[in-house]
Amino acid sequence: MTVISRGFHGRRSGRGDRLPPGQYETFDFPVLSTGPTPHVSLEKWELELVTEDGRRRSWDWAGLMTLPSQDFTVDLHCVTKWSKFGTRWRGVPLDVLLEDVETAAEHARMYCWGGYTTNLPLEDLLDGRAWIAHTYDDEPLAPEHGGPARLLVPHLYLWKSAKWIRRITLTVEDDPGFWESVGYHNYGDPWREQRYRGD
Ligand SMILES: Nc1nc2c(c(=O)[nH]1)N[C@H]1C(S)=C(S)[C@@H](COP(=O)(O)O)O[C@H]1N2
Ligand SMILES: [Mo]
Repeated sequence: MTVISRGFHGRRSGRGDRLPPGQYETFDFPVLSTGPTPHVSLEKWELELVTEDGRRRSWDWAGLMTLPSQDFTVDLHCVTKWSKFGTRWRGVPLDVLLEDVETAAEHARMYCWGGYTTNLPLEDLLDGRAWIAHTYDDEPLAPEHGGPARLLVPHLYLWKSAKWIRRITLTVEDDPGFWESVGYHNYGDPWREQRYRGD
């Protein structure tokens, strides 16, 4: 049983070579969605956290806004080979949402409005490496990029960064998400070029 404590130890790799293998730099901000953009009003918006034994926390929009947000600037790497450097965001670190959660789970699975899912190790959400982002470039996050709020886990390929996130479940068994179950890599580290299963 682990009790998660809040930690803001940002792990940033050296700024030497910022382009992972096989990637190219782009200056626009492509939109990649498997379906239509869901439009969720702030009145109806809710984020849930559910543990492996069914304990539940939830935040409405006002509740999310009362939590401490951080400004962060990160490089994004999409498995379709574009990378975008120095994107500026504001969001609530997952360390805050997961603070004091008691869990034996080692995996997390994200559920989104619209049905998209993705899975990742719980530990990759911690230590200042993942946020629920609500602001991009000083503006409310645009719907096509996941607004009102999306997960951002920039150290993994961008398909892990669930747009329109509505539920985080902590699971004992790993449960592949949308892309992971059709042949994409289960973890997706851009620096190890883990694009497809077996990479
Ligand atoms: N809910 C949801 N989240 C999603 C996706 C999606 O289709 N639905 N696409 C993923 C993929 S494959 C990528 S590359 C990024 C794209 O984010 P962007 O559209 O803001 O560039 O969102 C990820 N998160
Ligand atoms: Mo993607």
